[in-house]
Amino acid sequence: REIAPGAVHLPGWLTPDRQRDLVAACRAWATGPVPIRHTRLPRGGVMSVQTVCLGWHWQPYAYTRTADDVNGRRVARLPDWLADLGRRAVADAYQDPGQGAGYEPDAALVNFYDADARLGMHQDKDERSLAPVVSLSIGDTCLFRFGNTRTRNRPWTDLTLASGDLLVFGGPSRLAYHAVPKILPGTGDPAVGPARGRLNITLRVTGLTD
Ligand code: MD3
Ligand code: FE
Repeated sequence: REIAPGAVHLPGWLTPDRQRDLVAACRAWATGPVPIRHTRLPRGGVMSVQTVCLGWHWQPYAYTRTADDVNGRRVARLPDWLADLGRRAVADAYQDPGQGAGYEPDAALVNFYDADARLGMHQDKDERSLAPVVSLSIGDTCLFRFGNTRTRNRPWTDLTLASGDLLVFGGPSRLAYHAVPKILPGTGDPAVGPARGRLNITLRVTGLTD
């Protein structure tokens, strides 16, 4: 379960029912005030992954309340039930109810990957807090690459993330490089996850206040 200090992988943590509920919620968020979109990068690139944000809007490379790079509207709230799920995730991953209880995520990024989408090696360092990131995977299995905190190059560890898997990244792993190099199309169960593709929900503590 511990893939590195502070990095915990709990396969199949989400029940099939919970996965179905999350897929339905993601569908609604995707058509919310700020619709899901391929994020445009400041240097002209466009991400192959599609993202919709809750609580705070991530526009590379900052968090804002309004989606100035999409339609200027305020992002939807992060529901209390999703923050609660994050607390249970942290408690289970670290086998520490206290750490779970103290976890107060204020932003979620929902990523959708079609068969060809990828996410290059990067660090999540736009948050001002080093509280853990919680990641929930639903749908097609992906290859996930977990690197080191110093460079985007080797050494790294490759693992597969399947539908229902939980990952928690905190402590010494919080600033590790990581990537999603490949989706394995057709590996998800359409009765549980999306008809095709992969959803990933990350919960974060931005450390920001209005
Ligand atoms: C390790 N998402 O949104 S989740 C991202 O599957 C992101 O959509 C990937 O990387 C996805 O930024 C990977 C696993 C993850 C998330 C955050 C981390 C791993 C992390 C932060 C620090 C270290
Ligand atoms: Fe990331």
